[in-house]
Amino acid sequence: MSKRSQGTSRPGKVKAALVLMTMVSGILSGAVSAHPDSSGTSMSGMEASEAGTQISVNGHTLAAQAHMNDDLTDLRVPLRDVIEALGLPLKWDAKHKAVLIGQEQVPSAMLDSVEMRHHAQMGHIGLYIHGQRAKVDADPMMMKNSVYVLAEDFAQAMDLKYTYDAGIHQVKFMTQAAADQFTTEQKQVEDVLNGVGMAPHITADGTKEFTLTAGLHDWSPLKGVLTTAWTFNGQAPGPTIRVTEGDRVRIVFNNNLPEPSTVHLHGLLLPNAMDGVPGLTQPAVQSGKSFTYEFTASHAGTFMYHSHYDDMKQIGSGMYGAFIIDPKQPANAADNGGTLTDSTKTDHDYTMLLSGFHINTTMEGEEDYYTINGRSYPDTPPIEVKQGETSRIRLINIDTMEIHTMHLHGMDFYVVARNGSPLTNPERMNNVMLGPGETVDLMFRADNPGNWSFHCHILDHTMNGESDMSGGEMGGLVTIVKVKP
Ligand SMILES: [Cu+2]
Repeated sequence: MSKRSQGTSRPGKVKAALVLMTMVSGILSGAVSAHPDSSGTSMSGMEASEAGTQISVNGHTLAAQAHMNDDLTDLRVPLRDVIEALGLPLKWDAKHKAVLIGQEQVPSAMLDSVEMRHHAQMGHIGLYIHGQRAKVDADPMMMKNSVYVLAEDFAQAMDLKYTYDAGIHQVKFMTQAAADQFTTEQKQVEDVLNGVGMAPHITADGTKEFTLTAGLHDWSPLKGVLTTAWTFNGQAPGPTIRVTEGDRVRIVFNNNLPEPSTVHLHGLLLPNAMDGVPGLTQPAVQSGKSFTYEFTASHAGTFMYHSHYDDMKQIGSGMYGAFIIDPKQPANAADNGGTLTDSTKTDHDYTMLLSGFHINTTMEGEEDYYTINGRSYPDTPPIEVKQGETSRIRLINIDTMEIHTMHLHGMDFYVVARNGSPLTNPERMNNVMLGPGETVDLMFRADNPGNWSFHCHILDHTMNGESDMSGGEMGGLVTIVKVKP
């Protein structure tokens, strides 16, 4: 079966690989990802089937499990469950003993061909994808009244990326759409991190006008994980709005969601009618309707905008963004080694919105992918600075329920502002706690070269997926501060 030789670890190769991995695991500690079990325990067919092998499609865990045969050579997945997770129709053609995937018709001449009739008489099941006979034979088999296919061959036939991790008993399928979405959003994520605001339309009277359009959009918090986010302008977080103290600002809000919504400008000092609270300061903006917010940027600081309707769903699924007001007065140059303050001009200015997504239902009902700017580690872009440089990080906790305690390794930082107001006595810390809705501006001088972890210290916020399925790998609310000498 040479056609199966490419791709990641084949079940049949797992046993041999285990012996080798056991020998080298002491040396190559940490190099466990996507490799067979390196713990040194051999895995018998019995153990494998008892533990069950989890299937995930674009990060969504299926209720059904994969099935490994006793020889550990063939790993099969239930076809209907995987196809449903991909959102494709599936038909069982009992007469021709064939599975038809997709909307497209299969010509009856093809189904009734001598070859296929013989195929069916021999007890085989035919597999047709989008009207074509599958190029790769995924060897569909009837087991427990379900059709199971060879996982890796099926992935190839469907043009899916496939990984099998024997260590944590998990098969993962990823669509090209998920991979493409991840690539598309990279610049959006980096712009939010780097504090790059969206370009305003400047009207004749100097008003800075921004358009925020709410709508459902794909989002990929981690490569291979795809979710339907509730977004402003198709991204979660929405684009940063950045203006200067005293600016006249207009926000045209269009609601393309399937339900009402509003925009609340969190922390800004506004006329009551501009506060965005449905039923209190304005009627909710119905699906397909618009509302215009207009106000003066009251005072400098780190703020946010977010939905104020069906909050747990809308904010919990991505409807938030940073709102930064820069001071009119230019900031002071950093002094030589002393305390950093809110009025210090820093070499870098970063923004990190802390939240998460519910991709799968967890036991605790918590988010299972905690995010910085919509991304989970290791796909959070690192920040890179030169030794001696100064940075401001604007932390915004827009999580619906969770406190986050952000901790920097290797260096102390000064908390220079809280909730958009400068602190008269900046506090020197290495760990700062933010409740939901709080913002903190911290500053640090990069005086210690190396790659330093910056992460939430609530430790189940630092793994992806459910804790028992993370395989011990770091994820979630973690990023890296790289200080180059
Ligand atoms: Cu946390």
